[in-house]
Amino acid sequence: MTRSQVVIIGGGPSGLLLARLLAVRGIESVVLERQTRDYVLGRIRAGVLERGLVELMDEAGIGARLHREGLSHDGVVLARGDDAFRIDFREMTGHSVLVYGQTEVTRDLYDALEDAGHPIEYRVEDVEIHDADTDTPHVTYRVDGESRRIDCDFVAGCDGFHGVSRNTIPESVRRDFERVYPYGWLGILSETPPVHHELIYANSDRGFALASMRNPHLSRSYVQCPSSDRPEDWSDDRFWAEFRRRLPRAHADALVTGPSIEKSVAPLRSFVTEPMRWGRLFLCGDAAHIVPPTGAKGLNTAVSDVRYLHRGLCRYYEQGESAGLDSYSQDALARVWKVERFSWWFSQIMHRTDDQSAFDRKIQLAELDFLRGNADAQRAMAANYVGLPY
Ligand code: RFL
Ligand code: PHB
Repeated sequence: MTRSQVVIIGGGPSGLLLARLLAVRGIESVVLERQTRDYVLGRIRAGVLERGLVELMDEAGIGARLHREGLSHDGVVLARGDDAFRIDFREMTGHSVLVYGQTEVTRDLYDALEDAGHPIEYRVEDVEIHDADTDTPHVTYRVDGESRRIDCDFVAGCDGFHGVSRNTIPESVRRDFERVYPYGWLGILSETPPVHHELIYANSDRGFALASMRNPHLSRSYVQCPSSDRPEDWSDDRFWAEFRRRLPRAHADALVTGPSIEKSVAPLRSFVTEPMRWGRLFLCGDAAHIVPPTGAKGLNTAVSDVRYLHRGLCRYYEQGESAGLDSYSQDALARVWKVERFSWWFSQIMHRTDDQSAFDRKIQLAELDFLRGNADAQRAMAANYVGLPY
């Protein structure tokens, strides 16, 4: 049996960042991860960082590579068919976003934690949280067939949507809110130059497409597809042909294609569980909420939870006050719901569905037209995209 102040379940970006931020303030933690480091780093996910995430990486002392290699984006292009317009983040909000992959954020965190000899257990199985509603919780798990136990003050459930933490909260206490969308995103990574220097979100008659990137030589491209499609259903040729047809003509003409080095389908879902705290268990990130990727909010919102929890834990250990922990669920959820609203709205106006009525299509086009012509609407969109305040 061992002891740690905080047990962090999940070694994705939320869990690793929390561990690192706590370590900077001298608060000890253990990270328990079900997979290997290489497996976690093999997952291609988010690519756009809000300034709040960049600030936290700086606070964690590991922002140098991100500032060196990240691409600052001052705006984004929205398109309806061949008609494209730009929303200028800098002009509208004074801020920009940073294009830097989740894989790189996670790598920077693993490197920093491992260099400092931080306790991380990989390939853990059968994680269980016990007595979270008492002052003396503990966590049990198995590694290589051996059972282990850690006693702690707090448990951070950072184990993603399919983790065990959320289900530790009794159903009598918890309430889930969910919307499943009737489409998914097929994404590919390719060693090709991005089609444009900023991201393009395209609403075409054939469905949504997104032209994104990781760096000047690496593109990340998406098309809306039925959520039942599998990556094998889409050859690279089929993907590029569809992607090209959905981009505005001027950009389609500039498209450079090449073999995919990763291809995956992600279903689209909105999900929130309330409360995000039960006794001494705190949920962070995808363990508590999911957004559709339109707007790139998943990772950023995971990290905004970490910010609230980190502040609460520091206040508890440094000043002996539990107020920050007591208001954690309320503070985190207030921001989460605004981000849920934005991601839902942006998804609604950009995707096509088979059962979309002629009325609904007209409304969608009116939304885009309004956004194109109204500075206040653009300001609201930009404020959400660059990241709401905490
Ligand atoms: P993660 O990244 O899912 O990490 C959770 C970690 O917990 C581990 N785990 C366990 N460990 C121990 N015991 C257990 N019982 C465990 N169960 C799970 C897992 O192995 C994993 O390492 O959650 P976190 O840290 O909260 O971070 C959230 C972000 O990863 C997520 O919000 C975004 O990646 C969402 N997301 C995207 N967001 C964007 O902004 N843009 C995107 O393009 C984008 N693409 C995606 C995505 C999420 C996806 N998922 C979850 C299916 C694409 C996909 C496929
Ligand atoms: C990505 O680069 O993977 C990406 C960018 C913007 C989004 C979603 C995903 O809205």
